[in-house]
Amino acid sequence: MEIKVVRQIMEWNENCHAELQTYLNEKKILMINIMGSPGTGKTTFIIKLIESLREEYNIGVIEADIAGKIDAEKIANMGIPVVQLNTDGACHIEALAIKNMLPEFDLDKLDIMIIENVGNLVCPAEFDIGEDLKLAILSIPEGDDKVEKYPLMFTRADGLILSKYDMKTYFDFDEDRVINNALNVNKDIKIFRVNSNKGEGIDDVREWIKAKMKI
Ligand SMILES: Nc1nc2c(ncn2[C@@H]2O[C@H](COP(=O)(O)OP(=O)(O)O)[C@@H](O)[C@H]2O)c(=O)[nH]1
Ligand SMILES: [Mg+2]
Repeated sequence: MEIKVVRQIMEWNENCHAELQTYLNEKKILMINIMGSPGTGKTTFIIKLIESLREEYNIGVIEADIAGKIDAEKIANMGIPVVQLNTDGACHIEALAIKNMLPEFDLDKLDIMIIENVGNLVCPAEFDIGEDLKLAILSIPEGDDKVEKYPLMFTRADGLILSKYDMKTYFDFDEDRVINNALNVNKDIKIFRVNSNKGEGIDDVREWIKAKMKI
C-alpha cells in the first residue's frame, strides 16, 4: 500500500499565502507585514505611517501579540479599523490567521492593510502571510550585529527601517556594518532611517509605499 506523505504547515502556509495574494490583488489592497523585535518601534512607526498616508488612503490594521490588546487600542484611538490577533504563545503569524481575520474588515473600503507581526526577529521571517511588502525594523539600541545573527529576516525583507535613528549619537552603532550585511544577503533591500517619535524619515517610506499601491 502506498502511504501518502503530507508536508505540514510550510506547504499549507504557502498555499494560503498565494490564495490571499490573489484575493487582495482583486480587492486592490496592498498588505504590509511589519516585523522586528519587541520594543524596536513597530507600533510607533505604524502610527506615524498611518498619519502620513490616511488622507489619501483607507487603512486597516491587524495587531498581533501573544496576549493583550495594548497596541490595537492605540490604533483604534486614531479612528482606524483594527483587529487584535492573540497568538496565545506562538511567536509568529501564519497566513491562515490572516485569512480568518479579513472578514472582520470592510475590504471594499480599504486600500492598505498593515500587519504588526509578533515581536520577534526569528519566526515571523519564515512565514508569508499574504503580504506584498515585508518591512524589517531594527532599532539602533539593538546593536549593529543583528543582520549577521538573524539573516533570514533581512534576506526576505523588501525594506529595512533603521528606527530610533535619533539614538545614534548615544550608541556605538556601526551603520555601515548593518547596511553592508543587509545588502550582502539582499541586494535589493531598500533602507530607511527613521525617528518615529518625531516622524523624521517617514516621508521617504510613504513615497516608496505610494509607488507600490494597487489603486
Ligand atoms: N527615541 C526613539 N524612541 C522610539 C522610536 N520609535 C519608538 N520609540 C520608543 O520605543 C518604545 C517601544 O516602541 P513601540 O512602538 O511600542 O515598539 P514595538 O514593541 O516594536 O511595537 C516606546 O517607548 C517608543 O516611544 C524612535 O524612533 N526614537
Ligand atoms: Mg507594538
